[in-house]
Amino acid sequence: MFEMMDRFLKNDPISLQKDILNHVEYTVARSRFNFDDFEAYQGLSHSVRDRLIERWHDTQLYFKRKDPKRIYFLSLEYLMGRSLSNSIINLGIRDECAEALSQLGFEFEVLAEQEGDAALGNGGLARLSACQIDSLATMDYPAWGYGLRYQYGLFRQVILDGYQHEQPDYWLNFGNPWEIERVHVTYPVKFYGAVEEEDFNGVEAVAYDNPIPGYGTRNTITLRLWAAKPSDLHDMESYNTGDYINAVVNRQKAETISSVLYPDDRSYQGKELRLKQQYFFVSASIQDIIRRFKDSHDNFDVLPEKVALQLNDTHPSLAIAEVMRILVDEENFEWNRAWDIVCKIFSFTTHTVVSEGLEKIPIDLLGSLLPRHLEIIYEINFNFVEELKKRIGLDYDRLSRMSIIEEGAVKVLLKHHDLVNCYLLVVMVGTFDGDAVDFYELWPQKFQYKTNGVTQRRWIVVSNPSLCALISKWLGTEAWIRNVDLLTGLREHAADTNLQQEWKMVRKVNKMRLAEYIEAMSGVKVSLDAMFDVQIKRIHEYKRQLLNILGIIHRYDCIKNMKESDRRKVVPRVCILGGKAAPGYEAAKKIIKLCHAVAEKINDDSDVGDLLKLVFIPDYNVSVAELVIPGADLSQHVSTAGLEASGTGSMKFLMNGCLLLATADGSTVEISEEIGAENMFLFGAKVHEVPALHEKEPDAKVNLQFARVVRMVRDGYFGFQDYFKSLCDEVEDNDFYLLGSDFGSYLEAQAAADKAFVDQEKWTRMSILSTAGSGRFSSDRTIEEYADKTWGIEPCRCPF
Ligand code: 26Q
Repeated sequence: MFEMMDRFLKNDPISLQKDILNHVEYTVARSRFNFDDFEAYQGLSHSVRDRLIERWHDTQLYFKRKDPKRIYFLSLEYLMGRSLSNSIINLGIRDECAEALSQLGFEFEVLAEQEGDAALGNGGLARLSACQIDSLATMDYPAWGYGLRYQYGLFRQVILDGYQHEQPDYWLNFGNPWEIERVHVTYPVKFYGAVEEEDFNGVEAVAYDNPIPGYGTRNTITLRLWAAKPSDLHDMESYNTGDYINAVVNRQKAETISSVLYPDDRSYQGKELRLKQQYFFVSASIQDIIRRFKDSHDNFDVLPEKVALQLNDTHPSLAIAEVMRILVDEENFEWNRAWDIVCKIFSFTTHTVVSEGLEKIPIDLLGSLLPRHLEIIYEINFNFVEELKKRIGLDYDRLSRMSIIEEGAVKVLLKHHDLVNCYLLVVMVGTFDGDAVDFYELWPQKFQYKTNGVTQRRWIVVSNPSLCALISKWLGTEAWIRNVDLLTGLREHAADTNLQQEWKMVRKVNKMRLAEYIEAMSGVKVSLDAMFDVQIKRIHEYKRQLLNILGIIHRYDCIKNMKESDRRKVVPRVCILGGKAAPGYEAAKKIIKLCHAVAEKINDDSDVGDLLKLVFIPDYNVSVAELVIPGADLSQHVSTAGLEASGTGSMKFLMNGCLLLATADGSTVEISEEIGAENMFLFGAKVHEVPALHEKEPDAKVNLQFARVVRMVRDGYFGFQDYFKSLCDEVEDNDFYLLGSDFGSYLEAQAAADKAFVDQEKWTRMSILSTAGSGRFSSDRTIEEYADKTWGIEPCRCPF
């Protein structure tokens, strides 16, 4: 045993220091007597990486020996953010690293800032994958994450004159110490059936493994990302033509498949490259999974006892047809026997309620790129419709609604495809669109509801270390970091003035950090006495950033029209917005511009001073969130009721003791059940009231104060009259997202927040109760439910 332990790298500050210096000298190739912050970051991360690799090898070996049922998590998107802090915290070596560095003359926090943000995803769904993979590792589940190693992650947002511009995010430019290239783990991926492609020859998937350490465990699991490269097979014929240069250049085109992440534009679909990415991903992942299965089994009938596949939304749906193809075409299974197996291994989670979000693939495209898969889908659909006829008779309307192949035979509804094939569908909301109801009536047992969650390791321990220490002090334990239910223990101290004082101090320090960042980004100085009111998330009409901005205009207008003596009663506000608009989403881009135009007017107005400031934080991403969330007093989650499938941002704010101003939509409904509606500011139409509101005449919907602020924008008070016209027309003529009808109630909720903020004791108590009630919104809880109710897997803990 001693010998075993001896093999491990040591974690005392002296040993760490030695390793850091060695990496600076031999990995980074800098002098150990002269290196800068970035090189120190590199030396440190390579030292951390070595420690990850030790645990990762042990875990993988242990899994192989135990051969438990494994869960394979398939997602086209992961928003991992930075890895350094998270890794050293999960490894339990934070203090040791900080000490090692300080002796070398470096500060840990400064080095952590050197790391870029891994943004291989768009928004909620992608960050959810990252949180869930952290929980899977921490809770010792035998899990693998699979994804794509895009060379360009989500675009960087640059704001010029208030307009969003997109720039490529070449996140690999400065190297990536968190991945391990597996040059020998490669799989060929075949498109166009047997026929070779005209512009490049073969494509191969190469594995890049990212070790994911659990917290408080030795378990370190794998996030395997695939990159596309030209295949090694030599195409002698093209060389013989003498056109060697062109042959090489063409081969290089294979890499385009994994070159860029598609921005979430739910209407931008049916693109060939996107379909190629999806199949490339699915094909490599399934080959890898089957290879691993075959390493220790020779009978596919036990596949469902050893393998569960989780599809993150419809994006990796082709996996179902792909497994059928392998079983039938390559393993020579009879169709029904293959089908039985396939039906037992897949589960699928949907992350959207907006029905335009349904992914459809043009049949022509699928037929030319993946002819065999189209055949398989036709066959699946034929059998399915036959079975349906037996159950519901010849109700042709319903049969065509439920068919995988759409009437008119142009599109494949992959959501249906999933519903038909999966043994389980996980929905994020209690209600789902009309199509899914047809399925629910026939197979209610296939539906499960799961409340999303976020990881408290990243969202408290990494991003808010002072709150973390305070919580541990008052609970008398750090056990809540693995067992988040313990946070409820804070409830009994919520009224304790000592805790309240310390709580306020921690929050103040976080606000200072945020204020410094705001000043550095935008030049705006903000007062720490003001309420920091934050809305950060992707810009989308249904999320109603426009409602927020119109509310700010209203506040501005009120302050302007007030007597000097009344101004003294106004609760000062710093309104903070941030988020990216999909590059082709015009309305969302106009909302960003409007925010800047309004900010310019307000921030320069000496009548207003510190009473109201508006700042837009550019290039919102995971690292920015880590800084902004702990500094927020109030956060807004104000989607039109019924349109946000869940929402996970709200959970991060809640954990950090930020109060929520929200509509009753998605996760905020459950949050209010957990912490009590009296501890948040709820407003707006409820889901069941929305249909009637849509029926109302536009005029009747519009509240007077609303008409006034829209008029200000329309009349050019903030300039850019023509540019903003379509935004004004939309909310006045049609108002699909019900801004007019919710505006009055929104202002009331804002007034209630102001009132509560004046009573700092009350506010702080509400804040403590928010953190105390956030345990249910940990991804640990979600993952445990999946493991137990959906996947049927057990923990497999690698011994120390
Ligand atoms: C589709 C086709 C082509 C290109 C891109 C896409 C695409 C990409 C990403 C479509 C949708 C997405 C992302 C969806 C998403 O993030 N949904 C969010 O999921 C969260 C986690 O469940 C929920 O909390 C949010 O409510 C939901 O909006």
